[in-house]
Amino acid sequence: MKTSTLSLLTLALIPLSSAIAEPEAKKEEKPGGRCCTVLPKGEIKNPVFLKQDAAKKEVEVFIIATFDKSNYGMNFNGVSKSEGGYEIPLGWKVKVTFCNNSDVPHSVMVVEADVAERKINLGDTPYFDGATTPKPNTLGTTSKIEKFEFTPDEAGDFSFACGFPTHSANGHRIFLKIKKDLEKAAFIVPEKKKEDVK
Ligand SMILES: [Cu+2]
Repeated sequence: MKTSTLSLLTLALIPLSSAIAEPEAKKEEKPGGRCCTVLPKGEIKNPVFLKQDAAKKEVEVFIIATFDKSNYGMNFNGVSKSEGGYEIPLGWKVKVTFCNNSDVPHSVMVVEADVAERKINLGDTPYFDGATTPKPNTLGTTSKIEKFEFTPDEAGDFSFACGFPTHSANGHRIFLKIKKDLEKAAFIVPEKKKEDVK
């Protein structure tokens, strides 16, 4: 009996404000939307889109199609027309996690930079063995996550390009520069984009 009297008293002492439920936070659509979960933890707000291990010479890259609405959604990680992209040291293994945030099918494959810029159909054979999602020019994914890996054996200017016919030529591509004498991998965001994000 004593206990219940005490708990009633305690209840009465709780300030009224804390008893009122907080209004549900307004849900804003995050860039990356449903694909956010593929990014490393803690990198959603300021995504770096890669994780690297220099000792192992390995980089994990996270490529999200239609990350935001730029270039009519034909972007990877919010970047299009190869205005930004990845720089990776020659000889490193590249592990790709690809996710399409759109209902429109997209894919990703590695081709030479000039091919990505001018070819309407990039075909289904990537420049480096294994550097593509399955059947990139006919079979896009929507929300499915695809993983693949490859080790570039040549330095040069390449692109991560969408294999869907016309997409890459219309800007659905980011650069992939494989460089000798580079110590760390990086995702380069164009200056223009940095201003948009502010
Ligand atoms: Cu595309």
